Amino acid sequence: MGGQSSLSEFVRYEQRGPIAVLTLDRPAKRNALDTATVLALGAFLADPPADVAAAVLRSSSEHFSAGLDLSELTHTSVFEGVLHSRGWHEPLNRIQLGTIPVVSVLRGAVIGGGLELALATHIRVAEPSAYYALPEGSRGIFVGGGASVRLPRIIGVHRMADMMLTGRVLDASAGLELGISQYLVGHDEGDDKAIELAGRIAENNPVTNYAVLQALPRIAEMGPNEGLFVESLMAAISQGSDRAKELLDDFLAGRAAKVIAQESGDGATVRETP
Ligand code: 1HE
Repeated sequence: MGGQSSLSEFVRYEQRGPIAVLTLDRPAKRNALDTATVLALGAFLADPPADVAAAVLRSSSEHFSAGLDLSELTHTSVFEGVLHSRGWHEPLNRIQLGTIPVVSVLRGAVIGGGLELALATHIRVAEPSAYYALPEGSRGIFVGGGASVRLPRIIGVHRMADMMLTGRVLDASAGLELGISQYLVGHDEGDDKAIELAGRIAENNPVTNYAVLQALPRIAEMGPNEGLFVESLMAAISQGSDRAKELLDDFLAGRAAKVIAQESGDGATVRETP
């Protein structure tokens, strides 16, 4: 999968139909993430071209990302440190609470800020080589790209504390079991799986995709009564859209795909068109 153009020095961009394929391309530094890269990803995904309905975020090489470009942190003041971390929060929030779902392909090192970037994406597909670590502890720093907010909600505070205090590395199987990735595929199968999933996502009613990105994480932070009320509003908004009416009519007329179980074990369902 070769990039056709560039979003920034280290991010290649290719559009495949409704799917934007973003490729981290800094192999010599193991995709260490400088501020320009993080900003470019956030800016693109917050405001994608109108004909893009989903994105894939992948690496051109054997590692997803070795994390923050550590050369950016040397000799910075305390205040610059705050601004640097805040400079990650905004673009990663723009990805997570964006308008199009992002499927990431995780292989090799998914470390520190690389894991933080992955956690801001919505679907994570891992290859067997993927491993997850937070070496901030051994570098004398703390996470700064949102991991303390996003990761404990997935694996629990105690597991994240273990990763930071002891340098514990989680392998791809552990990552799947704990929910860091939703899928674990074979060696070199991540790109194809991500494109397949992004293609499925791109067929959805855009209002539903928007609701999943915007409402689900917010409802998860609300009390149950508030959450149920917002759910009702979101349900009404999505079912009131023209696309929802078409899709419901298709089903009732026997034209829609059916949902059947699949034995592949990767957690997906397949659709069968009658
Ligand atoms: C880097 C970085 C980086 C590699 N920033 N330059 N992340 C870390 O603490 C992880 C640091 N990296 C590693 O542990 C290893 O590089 C890897 C296990 C990922 C890969 O090892 P390897 O043997 O394949 O490569 P290498 O020889 O270690 O690295 C190749 C080059 O990339 C080398 O530069 P060179 O000029 O000597 O060739 C490395 O210095 C460079 N490199 N990783 C800068 N991260 C928002 S806050 C988030 C805070 C964090 O992310 S902390 C975790 C940082």
